[in-house]
Amino acid sequence: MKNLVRKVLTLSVGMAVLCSAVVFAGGQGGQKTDGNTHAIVFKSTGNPYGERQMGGFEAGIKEQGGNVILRAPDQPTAEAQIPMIEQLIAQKVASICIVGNDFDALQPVLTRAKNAGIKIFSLDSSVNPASRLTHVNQADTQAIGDTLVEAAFDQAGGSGEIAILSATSQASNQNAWIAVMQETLKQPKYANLKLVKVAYGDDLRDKSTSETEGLLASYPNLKVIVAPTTVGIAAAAKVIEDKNLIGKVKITGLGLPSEMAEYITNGSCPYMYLWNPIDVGYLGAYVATALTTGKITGAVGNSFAAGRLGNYTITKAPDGGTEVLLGPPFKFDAANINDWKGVY
Ligand code: RAM
Repeated sequence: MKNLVRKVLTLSVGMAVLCSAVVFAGGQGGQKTDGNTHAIVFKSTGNPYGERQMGGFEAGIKEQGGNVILRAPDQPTAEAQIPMIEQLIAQKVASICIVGNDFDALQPVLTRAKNAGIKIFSLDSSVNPASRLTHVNQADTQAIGDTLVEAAFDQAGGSGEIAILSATSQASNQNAWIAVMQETLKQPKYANLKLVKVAYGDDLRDKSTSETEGLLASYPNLKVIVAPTTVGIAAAAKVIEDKNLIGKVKITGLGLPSEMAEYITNGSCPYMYLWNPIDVGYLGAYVATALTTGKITGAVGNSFAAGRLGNYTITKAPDGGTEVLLGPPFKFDAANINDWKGVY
């Protein structure tokens, strides 16, 4: 019952916020804001996961009486995010929630924002600890990497060639998960799994499709492609379906149920994982206000209430900074995907 209530709530919040997220994403505007305006800068436009995350952020800020600015560049690069952050500094926003396209490259502009009195934190894809007060992490980095290796092992039948189809080569969330995967693959249990290549689809559908085709052409014995990106996994699964490779090459990774339901149902992707992206953004909204009202500083041990999600405490992050952890990754398979495909 609790789950059902949570699902319905998430669905209605998700639906309500999606409409306005589309209107605001990538929007311009150079006017000074009112001291209670909070901005989120996602990786790039055209990513349904990003729209849901920004939607959750917007809902969380609005229910606390604040104003919100949702931004995302056309290209998933740090260079493209820098002018957006410059503009937010000029607008004197209260906080900036950055979904980093690079771990280090945003430090100069984020330092300028910090010096202008703006509270900076990252979410989903972190920036380095020197550039942020804290990071909103969707799930434990080690757990995500370990879970994806175990999924590849299981779907490959314990041995054979696997590949990774990632987002951009600079994306700090994907890079952190891939680093864990590479370490975990060294365990004796996985000795017969061979990671042949890490390819980068840049969170663009077309590039993810051509990179998948390239992997299949270069590695005819490939058994599993692990895509730790919602854009990559959907593109890869479509290639498997289109090329009649269902059952021969399996796709797993991190996917949006709404985009992946047909591929889970037809077996291109036997199962995959994710968290609720609306909740990631919503948690970010409460971090924004807790930082700007001085309830927290971003230090280990700080606690705050995050609306319908309950209470959170800031912990030490694996990169040496601090983080707020949403919760464990969730498995989606043929048995539950129809319950979730309309939720996010
Ligand atoms: C893509 C983005 C996002 C990541 C998800 C799993 O949508 O790269 O940052 O968290 O995949």
